[in-house]
Amino acid sequence: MLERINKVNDVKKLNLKEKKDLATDIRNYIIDVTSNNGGHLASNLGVVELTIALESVFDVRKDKIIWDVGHQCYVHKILTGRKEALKTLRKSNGISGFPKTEESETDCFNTGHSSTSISAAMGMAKSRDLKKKKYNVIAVIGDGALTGGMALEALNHVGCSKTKMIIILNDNEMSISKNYSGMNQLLTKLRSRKKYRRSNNYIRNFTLKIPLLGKLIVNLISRIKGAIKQLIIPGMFFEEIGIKYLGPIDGHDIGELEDILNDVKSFDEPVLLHVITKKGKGYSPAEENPTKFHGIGKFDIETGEVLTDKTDSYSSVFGNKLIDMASKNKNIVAITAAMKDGVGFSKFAKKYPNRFFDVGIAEQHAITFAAGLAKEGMIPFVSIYSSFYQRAYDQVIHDVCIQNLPVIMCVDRAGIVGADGNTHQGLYDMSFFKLIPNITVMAPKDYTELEMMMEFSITLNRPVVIRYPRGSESSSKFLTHDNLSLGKSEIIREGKDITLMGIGKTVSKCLEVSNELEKYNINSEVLNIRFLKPIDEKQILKSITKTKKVVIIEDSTVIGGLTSSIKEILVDNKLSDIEVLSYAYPDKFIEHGSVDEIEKKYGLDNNTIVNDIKNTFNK
Ligand SMILES: Cc1ncc(C[n+]2csc(CCOP(=O)(O)OP(=O)(O)O)c2C)c(N)n1
Repeated sequence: MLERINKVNDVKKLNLKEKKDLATDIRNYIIDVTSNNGGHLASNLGVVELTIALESVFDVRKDKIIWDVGHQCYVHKILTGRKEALKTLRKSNGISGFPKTEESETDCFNTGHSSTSISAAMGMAKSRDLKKKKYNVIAVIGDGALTGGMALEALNHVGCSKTKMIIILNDNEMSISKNYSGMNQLLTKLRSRKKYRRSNNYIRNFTLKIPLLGKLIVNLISRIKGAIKQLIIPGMFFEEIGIKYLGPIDGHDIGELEDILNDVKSFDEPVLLHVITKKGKGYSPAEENPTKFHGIGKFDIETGEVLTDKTDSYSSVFGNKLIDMASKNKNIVAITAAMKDGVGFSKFAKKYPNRFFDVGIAEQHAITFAAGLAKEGMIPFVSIYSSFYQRAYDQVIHDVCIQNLPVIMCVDRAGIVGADGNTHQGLYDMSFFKLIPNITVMAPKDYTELEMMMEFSITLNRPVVIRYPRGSESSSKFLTHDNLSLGKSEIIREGKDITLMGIGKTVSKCLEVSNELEKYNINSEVLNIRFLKPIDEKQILKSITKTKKVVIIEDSTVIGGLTSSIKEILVDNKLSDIEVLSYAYPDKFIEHGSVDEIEKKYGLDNNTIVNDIKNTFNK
């Protein structure tokens, strides 16, 4: 069947039996591609039938389907002319693992961060109405994404606006890990309802045609039905806030899905269709372990075993160290926003279930919750990926830093993350944290320094940021680690010709570059900046005025990070004769690809840096 799917709307030409066969073909194809490229396998396997039904009933050339988070868009990409291109999924110059308006007009809104779809859909629907256009707007949101504050804010607005739009709630009872939330408790009650039947609408439409009395009868029946619903399901949340609720329905039955979507299409009000799916459907390793297969690297299809090295990572070192610290200090607690496994908290959660909090996809709440805990004497370590910290910026300022509370904000996946692309690159945290008063911002050069910084952070009794990258420490090992002192850098190597400065991950790059430069008789001083704030102006000035040449390497955007701090120091001290080379990411959104490829593309690989330094400074 896959051979018959080459362009947008080809799926509409198939009959029901053929669509069922297509679902099998698509599953095999996606399993094949992700086993090579990695990707969000389990979520995609769960929406195969739902996507086929949606794109059979709606016309994606004009109707707008917004995929929340967007990690489940592979089936949509296959159905919209990107079947071959899927083989390049997440690769440099290949197609993205998320919807991209620049990739296809059928990707009508870019997503990547959770819980945005209902807001965007409502904006599109409102625009449609104001411009008196006619098209359907559909937000597809998972039960995990529905725990996000933005989704709830949007539901609140949709309910009172009465805007015609469709919300598909793709309920697989899973976020990345099991969805433990108040919202899940509500959905559990709804799941236990008898399946929604289309015949209700046949009766409704038939009754509406009765002259004069039709509408009256329908209204009366729906009021009685409403009252009955209230009896069966206390507080029918969606209906009470003004959104029609239909469901639950089987998300793997294409025929039933198409029937109901055709009905829903005609409603003139906001409707939420509750669809039950199975994460990982059709591939037993993913059905059995949907968390592992949520986002996975290369794997063996037969066994489901991951093929990439299972080495330790900054996240696992962080998680283990926190267990150790928590055993000695009963005030330490751990907070995650739905990323328990990703940030290395799985073991902590088992060991200290009462001191571990997974708050759902709710970064804003996570930070203010931590502020409350800190205010009353606890020591919260909140670990959130760099790009998701963007969500909680006001909370960091307003709730943590203005009150100078000792919340330890751990920024995982800082810097380039690779295949997930521009929505997930952690390039801005250094810049946006640096400008907040009361905050201390530090980044470790390796695992040992991460552990040291964790210990050090709790001695400060103030807001602290510790940023560290995805994956493992560099293979070039540091033999010594000076004790930490607030705002003090560490001299890794003394030299006379140039000063190399790095922070966090890029300190090892500085060392490697320095070793390479020795071969060309360029003797370099290497400075581990350690603290972006407060920055060690004294030592920086000492090194710079000695060598007169400075090279800054940072895993961050060029605006507002280490480069700009150093340049400010130069200007403030009227040091106009210092030559500066800076290696940071340019002021643009950085696309997907492997970390090595991206570093090379933007000139942050060791070869480029060494050659540049030779050419610029060794004339
Ligand atoms: C703001 C934000 N925080 C965290 C994430 C990481 N994340 C990606 S998918 C996901 C779970 C989504 O669950 P659900 O919406 O139920 O979709 P499913 O994969 O189960 O289909 C999370 C937490 C994110 N994308 N955005």
